Parts: sequence; C-alpha cells; structure tokens
Amino acid sequence: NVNLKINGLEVSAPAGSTILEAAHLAGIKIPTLCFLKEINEIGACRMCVVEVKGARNLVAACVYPVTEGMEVYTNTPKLIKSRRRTLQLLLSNHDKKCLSCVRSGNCELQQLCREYGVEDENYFEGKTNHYELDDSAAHMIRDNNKCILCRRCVAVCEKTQGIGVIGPNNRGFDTFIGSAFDMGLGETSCVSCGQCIAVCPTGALYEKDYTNQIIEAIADPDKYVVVQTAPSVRAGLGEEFGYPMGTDVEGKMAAALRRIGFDKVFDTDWAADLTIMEEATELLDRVKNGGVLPLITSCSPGWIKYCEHYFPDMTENLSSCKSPQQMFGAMLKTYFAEKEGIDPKKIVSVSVMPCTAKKFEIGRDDQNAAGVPDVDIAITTRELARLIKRCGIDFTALPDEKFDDPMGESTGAGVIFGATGGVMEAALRTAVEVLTGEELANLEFTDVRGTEGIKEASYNVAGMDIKVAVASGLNNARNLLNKVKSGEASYHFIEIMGCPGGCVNGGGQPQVSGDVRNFTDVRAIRAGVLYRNDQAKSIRKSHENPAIKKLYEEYLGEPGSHKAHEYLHTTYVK
Ligand code: HC1
Repeated sequence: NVNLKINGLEVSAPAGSTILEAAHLAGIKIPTLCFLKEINEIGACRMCVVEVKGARNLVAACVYPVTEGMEVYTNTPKLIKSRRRTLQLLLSNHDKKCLSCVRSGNCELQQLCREYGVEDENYFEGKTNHYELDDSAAHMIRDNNKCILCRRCVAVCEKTQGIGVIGPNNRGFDTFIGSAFDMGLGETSCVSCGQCIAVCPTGALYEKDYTNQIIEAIADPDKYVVVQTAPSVRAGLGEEFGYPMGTDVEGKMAAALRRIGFDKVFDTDWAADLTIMEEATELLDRVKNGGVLPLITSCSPGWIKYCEHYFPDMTENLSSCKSPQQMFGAMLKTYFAEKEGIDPKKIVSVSVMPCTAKKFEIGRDDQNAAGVPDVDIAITTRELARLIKRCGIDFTALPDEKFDDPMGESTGAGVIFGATGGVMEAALRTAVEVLTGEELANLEFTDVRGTEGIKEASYNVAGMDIKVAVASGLNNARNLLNKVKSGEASYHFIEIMGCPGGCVNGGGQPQVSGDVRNFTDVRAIRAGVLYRNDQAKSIRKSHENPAIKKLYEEYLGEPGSHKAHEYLHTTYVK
C-alpha cells in the first residue's frame, strides 16, 4: 500500500490507485464528468482537478497515480473556482433547455452546476453551435446541442462493444460527435444496443419515446392494449422512484401497469420459459442429428444485428427461435386472441424492455405471426417510469399485485434470463432433465453466473460432455467467436447478450451517474434481484410451467412442432 494525505487526512491506498480511488477509500468525493472506469479514462474534462503539493499545475485525479508521502487537496477555493469555470465554459456552448430535458433531475452536468453554485450560466457568452437532431436510427436520437464532448459514448461503442460507429468529427470549437462523413446513425452498422445512451451524462442521447402513443391507445375504446414486461425491468425500475439499486419492484410494477389502464398485464418471463422449450429442443436436435454447432442464443437483438453485420458466416449457428419478446407477441395475437375471441388487428401489443434494440427488433421481417406485427410498441424501463409519472401514479404507495393469467405465469428459469448466463442456466435446467430423464439434484449452474465478460463450463450429461460458453458485451462476444472460428475453442452451446452483464445493464435501464458507476458493480446488484426472485419461486424449470404446458397441449402440440416453427421461429439476413 501507499500512504498519503488527502485534505490533511492520513490515507492508505493500494499501489497503482489513482487519487480519485484513494479519495473514495477515505470517503472523499471528487467530482468527475468524462471519467468512466475502464471505459473512458482520458482526464479531459478537468472537473476532477486537485492540488498536489509540489506539482506545478492542477492534476486530474481520475488518472493521476498516488505516490508515497503525497499530499493532496481536493476542495480548496482555487479548485472550486476552477471547476465552476469549467462548468461555465461547458454551458457557454450548451442548449440549456433544462425544464423539459429528458435528463432533467438526473443530468450529471446539471447536478454539478447545482453543487458548484453556477448561478450565471451565461458567464461566457459568445458564439454557439447549432446542430440538427439525428433521428435516423430506429431506436434513438442524438442531440449534439446538449453534447459536452466527454466522449463516454465514443468509448463505450468502441471499447466495450467493439463497434466504433461514432467518434469526433472536425476540430477545436467545431468538434462534434457523430458517425464518419456525418452519416446518420441509422445508415451505419450501429446495432441499437443503447450503451451510448446509458453512459451519456446529459440529454444529448435518448431513446425514441412512445409513452404518448400508449396513452392514446389505452384511451381508444376500439383497442385492446396488452403489456408484457421483460425480466430485468423489475430489477431496475425502482431506481427511478428512489428505491436503492437492487430492489425488486415486480409487484408494484404490475399494480402500476393496471392503473395506467392496460387490458392485460402479462410477463415476458412466460415467453422466456417458452423460448427455453423451443431452444432446448433445437439444441438437443442439433447435438443428436449433427446440426450446425455451436448453437448460439438469439434473444438479444443487438447481438443478432451484430452477428449479421460482423459475423455473417455464423448466422447458421444462431438459434432460429424468436426472442421472448417476439414469441410473446406472436402468442398474444394468435393463441390468446383466438382463446378470447379478440380480433388480432385490434390488439395493441406493448413491451417494456431494458433494451433499446427491442425498438429495432419489432420492425424486423418475419415478426408477424398473425399477419400483423407481433409487438407494436417497445418502450424502455425509463419510458415506463415516465409513463407512470405522467399518469399521476404514486408508485411508492402502490400495493404489490400479480400478473394476469395465463401469460403472466413464469418460473425461476424465465426470470434469470435478464442476467448474463441466465439463458444458459435456464436452458441447462431443461436440457439436462430431458437428456437424462432424471430430476436435477441441484438447479444452480453457478459456473455460468457472475459478471465476467466470458465464462466457460463443461457438464457431463448422460455420458456426453456438453461444453458451453457465455459472453456479454459485444467486444467479448467477438473475442469468443474468433476463438471458435480459429478452432482454438469449441462448444456445443453459447449464450451471447449484447450488453455487458446482460439485460439488467441494458441500454434502456435507468441511467446511473458516473460517480456511482465508477465504484459500484451495477450489473451484479441488479442481477441479484433476478437470482433472489428465482430462488423464491416454487417452480424453477421452464418445462414445469403449467401455463406453458397448457399452451402446448391446447395449441402448439410439441416443442419444435410445425406450428411452433411457423409462429415462434425466424430467419436471419447475411
Ligand atoms: Fe432481455 Fe429477453 S432477457 S433479451 O435480456 O431474452 O431486453 O430483461 O426481455 O426478449 O425474456 C431484454 C431482459 C428480455 C427477451 C427475455
């Protein structure tokens, strides 16, 4: 360890720590803006400047390493003045329409201005830039008038996702973030993961919002409006209403959706169980009959788009299963509509997802089992929070309620889909029992749990070694697939999720400010909600879901049947 003094306080920090980390250990907060641990460590914004005794200039605490005997000051009048000037300079070229800004209340720039008493936001008046909004992508809008050039979005796209379709254009005062040759984002090979939105500190990046369309559909007496909620939404939504990260708000969420006026409040987890039935069947079929292996999961639409763009020679490896979101919509407008005698054309199928790529997925070809789109509107967890607030619902005062039947009934296997490794674990719970014909003694496949980017495991099932791997975050996916392609690694089954940590950390989840993200594993805390939810369920295997069994008995026949293929499976483009 290294011993130093911060604001006169003796601090001991591991060698190699930055001043920011050492201060955090001592309970001293240094403000940051551009810094994101392991993603954007460029020391550019100058918010985290501190004084180091003997140093000629102020230093950036986020990248400056501690040394033995160092004396650091973090809140002198000089520093506070410097940070206020930095903020005033940022504001001098910033669209300050804070009243209606989607990030008002959780904008990191706004918060710092408040903390540093930036009262005169026009202190440096002068030339300003004006940019057109980029709304060319299916899922999001870029408003560079609110961009502060922190480059967090650029870094997450390049490093975490390995995509790099955005970067700085021009130089100096004319610098703006966008795609090469100033193309619209929709014209690039962006995969719609929304990780750029998740890390943006201001209102420069946000999802296309459909909350008002939902309010209108619900008010239309000719429409039958049904909602499904993804596994991870219950693990994130509470953060928008002041609950600590890691709070399960499933019951309040169901109650809120009912009060908004949805005709049925259903659960994507039901369709996750259905996906396992189809996908486990597909896996066993490919293993037994010499099909293309490894089989790779297909529920994450960001990953699917990535595979189509960047690994077109591997689309045959993709499971032909539609995602749970789409399977849900397909069964809603066929099975449920027929059962209830409702014209599928009158049904408005709404999904709430932790994901922005789901907005893109609903418009893909071959996602219309009943001849109309399986899902009509996909909103994010953040949009649901807005919808609840706009409808005047006092979320914290709501009772816990249950989902409706039959498409609200799910197992523990369905809910863990939202964490990296969860789809794999859910599939193994079913595939192993089907292969061995015996009940599993232990349902927990802990080797595939946890937030590491790539996980591997091997299981001996009925005398056969089944090798599996799990990757989340597209850069990890690329590294794993390159090993498979080169022959360095081989597996039977791979789970890939586009977002690091899986859907719990999806691009549509509540934004977590840098100062929290830098010192908290958001992925693990939210995943904990799903694993506890699984543990508390009486039924934890998809093939034991009574509502899914009934669906096969009444409607689909067997998993992998002709009818199941027609409604629940899809194809990919190269
Ligand atoms: Fe996901 Fe899925 S788990 S993709 O991460 O397979 O979005 O939560 O809904 O469709 O079930 C997302 C989450 C979600 C699908 C399921």
